[in-house]
Amino acid sequence: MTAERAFVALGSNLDEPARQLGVAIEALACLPATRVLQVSGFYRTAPWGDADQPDFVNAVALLETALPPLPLLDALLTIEQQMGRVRTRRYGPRVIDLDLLAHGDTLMDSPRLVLPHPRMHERAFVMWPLAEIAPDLVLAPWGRAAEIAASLPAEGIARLEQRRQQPV
Ligand code: PH2
Ligand code: MG
Ligand code: MG
Repeated sequence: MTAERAFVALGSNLDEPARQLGVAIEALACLPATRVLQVSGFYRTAPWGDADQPDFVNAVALLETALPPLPLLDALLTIEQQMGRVRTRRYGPRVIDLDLLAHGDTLMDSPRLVLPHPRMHERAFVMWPLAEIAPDLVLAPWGRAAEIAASLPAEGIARLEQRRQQPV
């Protein structure tokens, strides 16, 4: 099996969010047949979809992995569970959220997984960190990551100076 490049969005707004992202990155690095090639800066972002919750910290990681899309999705859900994620309301607060954004050039539309992630191009908290590490990535339906990011409002988004120590 050949390895593919996969992009994973990370988000947290509970219990020291930046620390949670650090823990999740360590867990990604421990997945079988997987390497973490790059991680974006951490961004403090205003909550989207449900304003009545704390700010998030968001980032995007680039993996090289031999795990196919659905096994990788399952591995991400397992990490979320191991980190104590409790699912409450839609778009509500969470200790960790790991979303598979893209997996090589895979186009997929199954009940469990749509690739590329169908709403990523509308979300500055995903596109800004993604464009930082992969500006030239072409997302089949929408175009180049850097251009999509530039078209989204920077309002409510701040890149944190320090990745892990910054209190959030
Ligand atoms: N995730 C959500 C809902 N709203 N807002 C921000 N800023 N960052 C997120 O990661 C986020 C959100 C559901 O996954
Ligand atoms: Mg999400
Ligand atoms: Mg999710």
